[in-house]
Amino acid sequence: MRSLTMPLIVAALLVGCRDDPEPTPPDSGTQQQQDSGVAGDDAGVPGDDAGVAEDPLPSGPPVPQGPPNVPEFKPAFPGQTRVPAIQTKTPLQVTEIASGLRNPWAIAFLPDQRMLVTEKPTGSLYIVTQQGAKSPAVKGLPAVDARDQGGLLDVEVGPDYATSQLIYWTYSEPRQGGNGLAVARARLVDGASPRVENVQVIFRMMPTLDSTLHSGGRMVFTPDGKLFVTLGERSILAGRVQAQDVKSHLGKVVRIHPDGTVPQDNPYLNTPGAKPEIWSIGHRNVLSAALDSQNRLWTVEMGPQGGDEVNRPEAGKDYGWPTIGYGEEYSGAPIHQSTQAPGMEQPVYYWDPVIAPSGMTIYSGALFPEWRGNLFIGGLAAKALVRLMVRNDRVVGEEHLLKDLDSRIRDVVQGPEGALYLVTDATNGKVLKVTPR
Ligand SMILES: [Ca+2]
Repeated sequence: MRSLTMPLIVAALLVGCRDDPEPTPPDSGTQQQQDSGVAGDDAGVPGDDAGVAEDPLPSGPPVPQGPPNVPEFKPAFPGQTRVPAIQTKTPLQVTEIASGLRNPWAIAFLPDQRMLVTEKPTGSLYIVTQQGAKSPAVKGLPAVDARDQGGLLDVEVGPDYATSQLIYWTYSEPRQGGNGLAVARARLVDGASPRVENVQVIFRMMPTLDSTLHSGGRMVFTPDGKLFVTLGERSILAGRVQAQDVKSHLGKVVRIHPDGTVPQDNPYLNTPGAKPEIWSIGHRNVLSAALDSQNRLWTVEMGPQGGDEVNRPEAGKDYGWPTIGYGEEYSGAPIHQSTQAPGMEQPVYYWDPVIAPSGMTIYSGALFPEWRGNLFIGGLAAKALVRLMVRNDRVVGEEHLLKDLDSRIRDVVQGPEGALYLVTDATNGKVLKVTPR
């Protein structure tokens, strides 16, 4: 275990983050975080920022970044993009917990503070201790379609794990005619040779398409026993057009019970032909999901060039894709006629150029009082841990932390003690812990 101490000042000298999609296609898949369990704490709501409630709003220039890709699109309200840069006061320490993980995608905490860590391309799940020891790969997981952005994605520990030992994961399921995101759960049999047993697929994104992109895949449990799953629209045109179609799961956020059944208050339950699991529509590729202290869902979706978005999806609402948005095709060709339309929601915040968002957590811990209620989002293209300060459901400050690591950050999760845990997206991927120095 190695400690790298880093004066926080780093955060200030950053490079502008251009939209450089890196390895894979358009937007190298990303992931999100998991507030497994801790989500409901009384931490600051984004919006009421417990720790710093009386501070004046930040002012000054935004985080240094390149020129916008689509300068003709203007924000719908002040503070929808490029808010003032802020700087964390607490000096940070970054500790390397583990390395040698092949493109890890997600972390989740077991009750004893060991972590479940997924590897996207290998389809392997590991148990990693706080001392960095890695178990053999957990046996019994089904095969994944690991091409491009597919593979083994998110993992969550079930809310009733103490009695059920159930864990949940998302993956690209190989199917006749292509693939699709699936959510599975199984009982984890812990020990020297861990395995899962009684694997059940509780949700399948439909229709199956032949695409290796934009599957979404983030999960978040709610304290009232539901499970949100974020989905993507597969990138290809045949999928993109379905983001507005309630007969398709593509480009949606869905809400199910942990056994896969449909909550009876889901918004499209009485719409003829609609997929009953749908919670919200009009998304591109939602890769981040977390609950705030009021247990409201926040998401970040990978936009096109110049169009990453923070949303707060509410039941039955339409988040606009592909009709409206702030970005353009990777070719530079236009996608949207307009950034606004009646009946379509505006993002809380957007980035142009993009950060290429990944996992997210909303901080509620005790180690960093100044961070309570803030959003922390892994940045792939940005190679930063992106911090957003929120007041009254608007973003009022932005910081790009850990730029000196020069690493694509794939997931960020709050640990049980209030530290932030990250995984980096690399062939030698790492688990890192961020604490006060
Ligand atoms: Ca949108």
